[in-house]
Amino acid sequence: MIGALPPMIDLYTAATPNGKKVSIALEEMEIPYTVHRISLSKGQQKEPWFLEINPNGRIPAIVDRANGDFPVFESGAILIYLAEKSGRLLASEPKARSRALQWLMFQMGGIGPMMGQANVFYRYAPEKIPYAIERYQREVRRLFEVMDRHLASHEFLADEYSIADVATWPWVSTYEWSGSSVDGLEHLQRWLRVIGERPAVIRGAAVPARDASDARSKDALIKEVRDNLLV
Ligand SMILES: N[C@@H](CCC(=O)N[C@@H](CS)C(=O)NCC(=O)O)C(=O)O
Repeated sequence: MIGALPPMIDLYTAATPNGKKVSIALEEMEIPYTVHRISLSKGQQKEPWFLEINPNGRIPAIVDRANGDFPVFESGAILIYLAEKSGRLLASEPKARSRALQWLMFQMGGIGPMMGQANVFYRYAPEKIPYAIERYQREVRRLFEVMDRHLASHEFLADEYSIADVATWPWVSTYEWSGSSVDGLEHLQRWLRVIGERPAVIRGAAVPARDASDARSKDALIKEVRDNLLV
């Protein structure tokens, strides 16, 4: 019984969509874990001790204390690792598994990077470059429409609720931050709502717990990202 075990996963995370993927997965899979909040604005993700865990110097990352202190970085790889460890949220039948991995890669190579760039140019860049803003917002909308068409005939991205949904929901649910729209995409809106109501998603999306720095204004947050991350 995984739920009865003492914490086995150390999760290094911050309150971002990529971080929330992993805390949501851990909640869904009922794997006991300890949260280590990484301050991105203080650059903790680039400190030598953290680079030993993730050479790319980004969150999220995990260390599996129940498997020889095994470190895993890249959120997609972490989700696959945890799914295989728990036997949950990833089908074992080859075609069903492939379908889930296809949508996971669609998130990792499409939704995440494109929404990330839309955030940068729409929200954070000190100089507003219409070409860049429109390019990334248009691509995000195109990807949303791909999802909407698929979700018209599928309840979830793969055959069943899977790590593909867990990876994609924390990004798509922040569509307003990148100035993107889900207007008219009724199937995507239904999927957003259904997943957002899952108790494990609500719990996982609240990790790491809010602290005093989360109370800063929207303008202060934008300045902090500009000053510390976009250098
Ligand atoms: N492809 C990576 C992306 C990770 C990533 O971009 N993390 C961001 C937060 S969402 C980060 O750590 N940024 C801080 C930095 O780049 O120094 C993954 O999916 O794990």
